[in-house]
Parts: sequence; structure tokens; C-alpha cells
Amino acid sequence: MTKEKDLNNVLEIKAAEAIGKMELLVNSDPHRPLYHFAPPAGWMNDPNGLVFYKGEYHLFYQHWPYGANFGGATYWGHATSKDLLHWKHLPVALSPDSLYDRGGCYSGSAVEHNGMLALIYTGNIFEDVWVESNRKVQVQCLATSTDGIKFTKAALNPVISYPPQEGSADFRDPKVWRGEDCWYMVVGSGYKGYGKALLYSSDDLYQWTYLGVACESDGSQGCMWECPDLFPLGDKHVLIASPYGPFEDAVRKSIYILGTWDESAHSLKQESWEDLDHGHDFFAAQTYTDPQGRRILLAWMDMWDSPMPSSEYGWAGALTLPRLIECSAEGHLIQKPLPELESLRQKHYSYPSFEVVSASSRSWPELHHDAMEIEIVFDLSSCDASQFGIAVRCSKDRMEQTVVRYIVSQNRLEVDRTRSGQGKTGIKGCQLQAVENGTLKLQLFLDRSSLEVFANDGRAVFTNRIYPNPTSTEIELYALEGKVTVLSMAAWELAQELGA
Ligand code: DQQ
Repeated sequence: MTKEKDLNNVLEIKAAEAIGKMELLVNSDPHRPLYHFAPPAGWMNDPNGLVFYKGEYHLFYQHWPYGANFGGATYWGHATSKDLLHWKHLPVALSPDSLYDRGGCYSGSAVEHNGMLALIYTGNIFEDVWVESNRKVQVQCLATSTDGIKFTKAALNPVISYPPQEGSADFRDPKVWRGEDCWYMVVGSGYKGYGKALLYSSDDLYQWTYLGVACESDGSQGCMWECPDLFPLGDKHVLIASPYGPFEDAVRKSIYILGTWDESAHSLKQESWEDLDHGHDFFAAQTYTDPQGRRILLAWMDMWDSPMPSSEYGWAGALTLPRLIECSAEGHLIQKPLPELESLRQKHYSYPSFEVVSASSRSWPELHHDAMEIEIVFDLSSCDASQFGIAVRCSKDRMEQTVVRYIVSQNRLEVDRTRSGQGKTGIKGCQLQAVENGTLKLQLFLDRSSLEVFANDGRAVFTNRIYPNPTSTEIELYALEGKVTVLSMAAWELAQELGA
């Protein structure tokens, strides 16, 4: 009988061989990101185990090494970085080699404990769980490492073998953090149509005590909460979750709930909630605090059941840019591009104030790169246009373009992918007022197959994958039925040597 350790090594070797065979094909894909994290080959979905350990940022992720599809019995892919921008790929950290995780080493988190790196993850016992099956069994498991590379699963696994009565067989995605005098964990679940975040505590990461339901859907926030994350923000607390339906505008989405934490009741008193990201391709977000105490978020920059044109090149899935999570003066959650990203800026273009008048759209032939940051400040106080915006990744005939538009009468900001190229199309948007000085500020991050838009310094963010023709690199500003003043516009070509 092969010892478990040997089996783990066998699967690790098989995974490495499979990835090695696909890397040439992967790197020939014109849609391969230049400065976003993506797997070396194969499939990735959720980021897991974000942690700073022994001087490095660790990133783990849901991974299927044998093809660009969700293979079911997921592994934990692994990479490390000194700066959250340049990543080094490592061998898979967890393989589905045990009875309690043979259907997948599902999502989870990581903490440092007594000098060890501890991964807490969901063991999915039956692989066919994603096809309707009443054989769904999910348990919580522990694996530890002293070098941050080779992980050993706890002999006592699973450390939590069944959900509480308030939960259900959907019982996954533990997020662990250190409290005042013990460890806490939220686990995603759902019961009778109400998504929930279940709370546990522990002194040693092995023995867990159930404390109750930390937060649950008000009936409109989804029936199952995946990838929950609970943390303080200013004098409030935030619960992030990736619920699934039903919602009128999406099957799945990511939300954040802002409220007051009731320590005695171990629960979050909801005060407000909204979508965490207004784009289509943002899911399974996870945060962690870095050595400077900053709260940093990463999310899977894709979405279940979306077409993934990169699959023909042997890979699928990427992560968003790392974002700083902060609290605005009005008490909203805001998300800003990590300041370190400015180190990617290379050639700089800067334009003083100008007007964009309808029927005379202006183009920028010098701005034709597939890895760019663009910052524009519009002055709404003097705007008489019905709508205005920027079209990016335009083909010469404008048949292909992705539009970021502001509809003035509705105070609505939208990203329109109906003509973005391959992949999922559609328009998604949100209400957004001009800031107090009457301006609307947009920061766009273009990579070869993605567009992230940060509006009004992170009050609203839109994340989308787009798969334009590589030659569609033109940019155009436009206004309809009137004019709008651009107070300033700047652009930077971004470093091309990134990614992993
Ligand atoms: N993906 C993981 C689950 C999680 C889901 C499996 C969210 O643990 O609930 O790959 O995308």
C-alpha cells in the first residue's frame, strides 16, 4: 500500500509533468496576461491561503493541472512573491490524495502558528458534488509546513467533520484569523435558502468550538455563501461573501456587508450591503493583512460557466490586481490599486484639460498598448452631454471596442462588453454620483485579456475579462448630444516582464 506521503508525491510529480508539457502552448497565447497572476498552465479559480510567511507573500489557489477546465478534484497551486507583483511558481502544495479530500482540496486560508505555515481547507469527499448529488460531504482539514513548500496533512484530519444544524452539506471555504486570545474561523454554508457564515474558535487549530451563525442572508443575499471573510474596517466590521442566487442580475456575485460586531452574540448586525465589484469577472475574493497592517484583497478574475477562450492554449483563470481595502469618510468600503503597482509604470503620457464634443470623437494613436494604465478626470459640473466615456481596445473600424460610459441623467457608470471580442458579452453598471467637487475620476488597468476600472478612488470597481483581437489597441473618448470637459488625462505603458 503506497503511503499517503508517497501518493502525495506521485500526484505532485504528475501535476508538474502535466504543467511542463503545456507551458510552451500557454505562453504562445496573445491573451496571456502581462502583469496579472495566472497559473503556469491548466485551470485556476479561487485564491486561497493569502499569507505573509518568513519574509514572503504566499499565494495558493484552486488548481487543476491537467487541463484548462475545472477538473473537480482540485489541487492547491502555490506561488510566492516579495512584492505581490512578481510571482515565483512552486510545486502544488496540496493534492486530493486522502479519503477526506479525494473529491478536491477545496478553498481555504492560511495562518502562521508557532513558526509553522498552517493551511486550513475544505476536503470535498465526493468529486461529483458539482453535478446534482445527494452525496455531498464537505469537511474542514489542516495541513502544516515548516519550510512553506512541503505540507503535511494532519493525522487527525478532518478537524471539523460535519456542519452544525444551522448549516447544510454545503459547508466549505474556512477563513481563519487570529483574535485577541484564540483563533477564529468562518465557514460558508446555507440552509433553506439563506446563505450563512458559521463561526468557530480554537486555541490550537485542531480542536474547534462552534460559536454560532456570524451572519446570514436577509433573504435577498443568496442561498449559499462561498468564500466568506470577516474583518474589522474602521469602527465597523465587514463580511465579504460570494453567494449564489437567485439574484435578478446574476447567478453568482460577490457582496460585502457592513455592520457592527456584537461580541457577546458573536454576530454581525447588518447595516448596509452592496456588490463588492460591478463587473462580470470577479469572484471568491479573499483578504489578508500584510506586515504593515494593510488589508489587501485578491479575487478570481473570472466567473463560473463563462466561456474561456484561453482554454485552447492550455490555461484558464487569472487573479485581479492586488487591492487595498479601506473605509471612506462616509463609511463605505473602498478598494484602491496597491500603491506598489506604480512601480510597473514605464513610458508616461500626460494631457492638460480639453473638451470632448459630440460628433467629434478624439483618438490617441500614441496610446496603443495592451498593458496600460489610464487615468481620466471628467468635470461633470459643466457637462451638457447625455452620456460620455472612453472606448478601449478598439479595432480601426470600431467594430470591436469595450466602452466605459457614464449616463448623466441616471448617474450611472457602465462597462459595455457587447463588442469586446470573444468571451462573455453584456453590460453591467452601478449608480455613482460625482464626488463633492463635481468630478468623476476613472482609473483603467488594461492587460491583454482584462479591464479593471476603479471609479472615484475605489468607491466602485468593475472587473471584466475581455478577449479582443490583439490588433484592437486603439482608444477613443466620446460624448453624445453635448460636451464634457476632461480636467486631466494621464496614461502609462506598464511593465511587460511580470506575471509568473
Ligand atoms: N470554488 C471552490 C469551493 C468554493 C468555490 C472549489 C467558489 O471551495 O466554494 O474550487 O468558487
